[in-house]
Amino acid sequence: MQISHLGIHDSVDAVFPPEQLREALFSIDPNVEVVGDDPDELAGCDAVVTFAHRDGLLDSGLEWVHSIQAGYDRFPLAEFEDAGIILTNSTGIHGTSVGESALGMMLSLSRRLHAFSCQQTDREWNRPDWDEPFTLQHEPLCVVGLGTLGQGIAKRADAIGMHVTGVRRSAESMPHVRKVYANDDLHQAISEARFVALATPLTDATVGLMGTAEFEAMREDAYFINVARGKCADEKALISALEDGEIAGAALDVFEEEPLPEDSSLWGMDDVVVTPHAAAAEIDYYNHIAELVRENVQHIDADEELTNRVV
Ligand code: NDP
Ligand code: 7N6
Repeated sequence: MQISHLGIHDSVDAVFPPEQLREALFSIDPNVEVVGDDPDELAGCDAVVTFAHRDGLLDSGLEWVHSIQAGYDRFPLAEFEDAGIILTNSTGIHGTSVGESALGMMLSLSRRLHAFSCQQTDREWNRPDWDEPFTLQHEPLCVVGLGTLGQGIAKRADAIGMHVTGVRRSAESMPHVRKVYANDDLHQAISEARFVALATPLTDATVGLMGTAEFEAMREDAYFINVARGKCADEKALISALEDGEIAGAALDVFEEEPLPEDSSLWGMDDVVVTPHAAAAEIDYYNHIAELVRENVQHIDADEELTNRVV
């Protein structure tokens, strides 16, 4: 395989200006151009870096598509396989950004920052009830899914003195996590936690991983954090759990439908923090992508296996 023309699909604009990435890739060998959905533009490329999937990516003679997302649930993997197109993703770059976002969400809920922010809009000076604020130190956090995101969250939570446990398929131990549970022990793991943070990919095994039974298994003073994918949690069950006081609150970056519909009751709940799928957003996002792309162009030149290959 040889990459002489690399396209940057303009859908990356959802995360950073395409030109930023083009400039960051200026020094690599292939010609780098920003492209849209025009079949002629795509046909002129050997490889494309994209945010969104487009059917046009499958029938333009491309050798390689790189997604700037870690999650590949919105890409038709079988069709890439059939078309003989390599698909790579961007796992590995979001540990710091999502780790800090999740920590911020937990701090917001424990220190009541979300409530003060709402009050400020109305110029209101109301101190919280004496027993509302709490500190995160010594509070148990269970991180479900211990990959890049999960480890990023665990490391930061451990640093401020939280008691971190986690859930992964293998139950193999890892730094910053006091106890790792296997999937089968999910209920036991989450039942002890003040915060449950979901950081798994969306797969057949994780659709609705957090449902009615799981929210029931959580403590009534516990908070649910979702930075994975909306469909990893059953949103109806989550709303019921919040309404019925099965759990105390939530911080949600991802939803079954995005943007979150205007009529969703999640918008108006006191102890629910809604963020617009922005937990990974950061000014250096394009630089992390440039690094991954550069690395893989080198692998292609050396006839080596690509990093983060999905298909
Ligand atoms: P990784 O592949 O690094 O980590 C995923 C981890 O999930 C793996 O380590 C795996 O651990 C674990 N896992 C997989 N299946 C299960 C399961 N059934 N039960 C428990 N654990 C499981 O991916 P990332 O951390 O980079 O990203 C994870 C997901 O987060 C992405 O797929 C994407 O959907 C989402 N994401 C969201 C972002 C946002 O902006 N909100 C930003 C980036 C990613 P093991 O193999 O040990 O089981
Ligand atoms: C871009 C978010 C992913 O899977 O959902 C994220 O990488 C992308 C800000």
